[in-house]
Amino acid sequence: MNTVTRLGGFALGLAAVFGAAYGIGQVAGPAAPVAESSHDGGAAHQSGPVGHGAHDEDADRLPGGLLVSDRGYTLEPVAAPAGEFAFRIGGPDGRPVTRFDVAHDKRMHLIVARRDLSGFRHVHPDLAPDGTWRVATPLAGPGQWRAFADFAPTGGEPLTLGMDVTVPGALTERPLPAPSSSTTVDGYTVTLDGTLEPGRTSPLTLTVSRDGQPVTDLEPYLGAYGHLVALRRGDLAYLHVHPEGTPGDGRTPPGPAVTFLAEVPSVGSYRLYLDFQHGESVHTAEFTVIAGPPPTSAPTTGGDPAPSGPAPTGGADHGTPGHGHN
Ligand SMILES: [Cu+2]
Repeated sequence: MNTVTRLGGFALGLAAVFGAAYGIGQVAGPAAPVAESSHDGGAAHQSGPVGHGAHDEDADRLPGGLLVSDRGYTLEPVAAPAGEFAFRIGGPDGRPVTRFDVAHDKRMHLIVARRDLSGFRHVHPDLAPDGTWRVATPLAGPGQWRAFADFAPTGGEPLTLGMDVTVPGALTERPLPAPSSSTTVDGYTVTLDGTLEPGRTSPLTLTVSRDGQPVTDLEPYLGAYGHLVALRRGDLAYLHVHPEGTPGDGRTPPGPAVTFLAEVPSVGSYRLYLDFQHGESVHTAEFTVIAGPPPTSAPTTGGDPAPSGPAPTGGADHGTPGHGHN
């Protein structure tokens, strides 16, 4: 399949972040406001060959989780006893980082998923004084796993670094589940309204019910009523959004709907993982969503964004999602 090639070349040309989320109740309107953050500033308007990935300005344009080392920080595996997962963040001075800011109630968010997008887990390791993070291993069985460390080093910018981890054993490649607007988990039914459009901020509303009744008493989890992670099929580019509304702010109901404003960097298949808390347990609802080309896409692309030849080294065509970059 050419999915990896297509997505890899394409990612460089587009903004790579999910936008901030707005409150509940705006999803009914098809003309939802588009956040001004669709591009992350001047750096996104520069172009260069892929080999320039080491430059910060180029890394700024990548989705999270694709790099094991970025802006001086490096995700480093640490040998651990069976049943434990351990790692460090190496800092710009080469030493393990020991000071992290709290973001979404935690100093470290560790997300893992297999390369086939199965086995998603989101856990919170404990920090030892020497900078080693440890947690009961979230790697549930054999496979090629991707581990994402989502954190903010004190004095630095928030980062998501990713590394591959192999758990030996008989591998069973699981096909990506078909796209669906409804799924069940732990007795809950979760429906998804909204579409993903590359380079555009799209409202996504997830609605939770149980036994046919809307769930209106979702519990805050990590300071929100829902946490949404999306992983892109092919390279596991990592996107993380939170709903804008904060529990207790007087305008954010505790369900049944939680709305996110999401922006994906490219066409392709994405697996969405919604963490929500109810009944004092955290549940994860999963969806496959296809992000297609925007309806206004130029007809000359033929729907295939694959790079077809050397790209100019200047004058990026970032505003035209149908064009790839080399
Ligand atoms: Cu977390």
